[in-house]
Amino acid sequence: MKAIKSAAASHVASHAASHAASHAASSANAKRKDMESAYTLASAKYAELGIDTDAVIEKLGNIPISMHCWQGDDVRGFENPDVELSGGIQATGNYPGRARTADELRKDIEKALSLIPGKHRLNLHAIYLDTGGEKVARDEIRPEHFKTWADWGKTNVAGIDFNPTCFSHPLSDDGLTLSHPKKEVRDFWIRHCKASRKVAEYFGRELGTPSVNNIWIPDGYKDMPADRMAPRKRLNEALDEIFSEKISAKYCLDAVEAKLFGIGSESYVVGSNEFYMGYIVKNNKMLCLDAGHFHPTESIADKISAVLLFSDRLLLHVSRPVRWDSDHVVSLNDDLRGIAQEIIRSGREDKIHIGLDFFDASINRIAAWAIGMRNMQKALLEAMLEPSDMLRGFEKKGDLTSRLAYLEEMKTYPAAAVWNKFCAAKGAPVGIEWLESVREYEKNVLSER
Ligand code: RNT
Ligand code: ZN
Repeated sequence: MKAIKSAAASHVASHAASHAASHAASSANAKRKDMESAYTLASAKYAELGIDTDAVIEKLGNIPISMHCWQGDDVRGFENPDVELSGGIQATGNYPGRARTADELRKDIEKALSLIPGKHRLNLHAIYLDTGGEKVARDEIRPEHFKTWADWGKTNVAGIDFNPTCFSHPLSDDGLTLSHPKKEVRDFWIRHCKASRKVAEYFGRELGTPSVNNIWIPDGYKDMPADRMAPRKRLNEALDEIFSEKISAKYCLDAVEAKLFGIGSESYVVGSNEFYMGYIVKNNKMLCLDAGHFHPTESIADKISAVLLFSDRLLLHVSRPVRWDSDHVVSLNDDLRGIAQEIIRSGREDKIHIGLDFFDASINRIAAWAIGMRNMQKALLEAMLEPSDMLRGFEKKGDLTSRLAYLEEMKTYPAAAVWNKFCAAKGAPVGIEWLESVREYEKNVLSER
């Protein structure tokens, strides 16, 4: 009797389970169908303007974005767990779960990448060396200290970019590094930057795609300098020394990042935009434009075409300054849209290296990556869905009324339907689905840290 009862009960239970499963499957099917029909409608709407949405989806999938590792641990690195972030930049917030080891960070990056459509690059800093506990001075870093990253990178990312770390170090405490008046301090940082180029070269060789090695230094003065020229002269010479070794562009692409001010360097920054613009044109290097490194209302979008006229390549640090260079998670706002439009309108997407640069410690860090990366892609998608030939035609004819009318009309076109289709085609979560998966990871992995 008992046996019969429990058999009946388990029959009921399994019936209920299979019912729930088939219900879930049919609602997933219905969602998919809705997504497909929304895409069909959207596609027809864009086709009226001469835009092929299938081709746009294909093109977007070929633009890798360099995801910065430092969102995962608030720019701390693994050199010294107690070091304070310095150099005039700041990660504020104390959300639990930051990565404390290279393995944790890689795991978190993998999780984030699974939520982002397409294949992307990783941007590493020298302080993320993985030496199994051995202390290595900055001027002694070698490729072998980054072997675990290269091995991991081969299966997980489309390439690895690199940065010397010229901050958060006793020898940067004066706020000066490559432009320091003391030769021994300058030489230390010169050796570090040279060593970084060798690491970048190694990544380029190992991953089969050039590694962008971006030099950013915090050098500057809090208060009015008495001599603006001398530090710039020293920086110019230091850079020449760093780049004196020829390294093939097949492996390493050199970039230098300009800035207007930082915390503690409000009055003067040695590596200003004019300084580096001159330097890269003269020496055939790449400029890095960071969205947070200018006056608060100054957008880097306008600078892209100007730089590309005089320089073959360009590196972008896409960030979001809020009142200052605060490095908030990038939002799909007009600034970001403007940057993406200029990248796509230039037709030189293959020569513009897009990197993200933000660090918010007040929210889930995996979500920060997913939001920022997906926003960058959404902005590029919107830019690709622009009827640029038509708009340029209006402009050439002097029909500025139509130009504005269409630009405004495009803002409410169904780009979201194309975005959803893109995510599905790449096997990435559609819509806000990714958030649930971040919550799960938070519960199972981050909360144990
Ligand atoms: C700082 C620069 C620099 C850093 C990273 C960590 O103002 O933007 O790019 O954010 O190197
Ligand atoms: Zn930057």
